[in-house]
Amino acid sequence: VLDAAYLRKGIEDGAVRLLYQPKMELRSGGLAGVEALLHWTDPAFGIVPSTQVVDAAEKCGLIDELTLAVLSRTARDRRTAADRGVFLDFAINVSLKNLHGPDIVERMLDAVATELGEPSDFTLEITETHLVDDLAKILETLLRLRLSGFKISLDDYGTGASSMQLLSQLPSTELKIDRSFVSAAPKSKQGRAFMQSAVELALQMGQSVVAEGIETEEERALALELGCQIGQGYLFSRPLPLKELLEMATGMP
Ligand code: G
Ligand code: G
Ligand code: NA
Ligand code: MN
Repeated sequence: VLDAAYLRKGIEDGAVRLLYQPKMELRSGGLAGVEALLHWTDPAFGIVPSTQVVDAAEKCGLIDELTLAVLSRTARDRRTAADRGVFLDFAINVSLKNLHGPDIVERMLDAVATELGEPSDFTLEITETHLVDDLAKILETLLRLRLSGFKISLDDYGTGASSMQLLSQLPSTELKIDRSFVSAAPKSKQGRAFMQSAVELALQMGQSVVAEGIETEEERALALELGCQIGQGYLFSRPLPLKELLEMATGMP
């Protein structure tokens, strides 16, 4: 069972491992950045699905500890990459439920500084899966994170409760179009219209725009045609261990 004691011990004992999925510049084919995905590794059971770990951490009040462990690890790996001459933007996933703790901004800044990083080297991907009660508080925390230098990305755009109103209030720098829309876009006029409007909205707001879950050449070509600069998905790469990411980035083993 994923209870508080289990999660706490796992966080301390190194269960938090990460895979990195590349974000690609669609025009040049170059590497634009990476997204860290949790790869919770239990000595007895192996990999536990990240949705289960995140849900459990949210329920037992340990989501801040989990996110901070992910950020610390990411900051350490960013430094390893930089030592190899690979300078990339590193993104982590953050749930809106994270943003309640009074000291979360300071703790995130600490995690980055400990590994000699700058907040501007990191993107926080906000997944808005739950409707949240104290939205004003959360927006204030996000604004403080943004003013501290972190970049903010709105993940899974178009799903759930990501209303235009919320979008207009978030201090985001990037919009990620959910893969359901990316895959629908080449299939129908309506799918294409939604994708096009999402891209245009992001660009009009001065934000970068990512098409996520690109699996086919057709999806890649259409995303590029509609003005999307960045793409992510199995067509380019699955999530990779750091070592393989660095091999990809440097072309050297
Ligand atoms: O990689 P995977 O298929 O397990 O991801 C499933 C879901 O879990 C995705 O929505 C992803 O954003 C989320 N997720 C992966 N890693 C993290 C993490 O470190 N923190 C949070 N909050 N969510 C994560
Ligand atoms: O919610 P979020 O967008 O962070 O979810 C990321 C999840 O999507 C990860 O589990 C990742 O492995 C998965 N993913 C990434 N690229 C693709 C893709 O091209 N197709 C599918 N089906 N899943 C993908
Ligand atoms: Na994400
Ligand atoms: Mn997403």
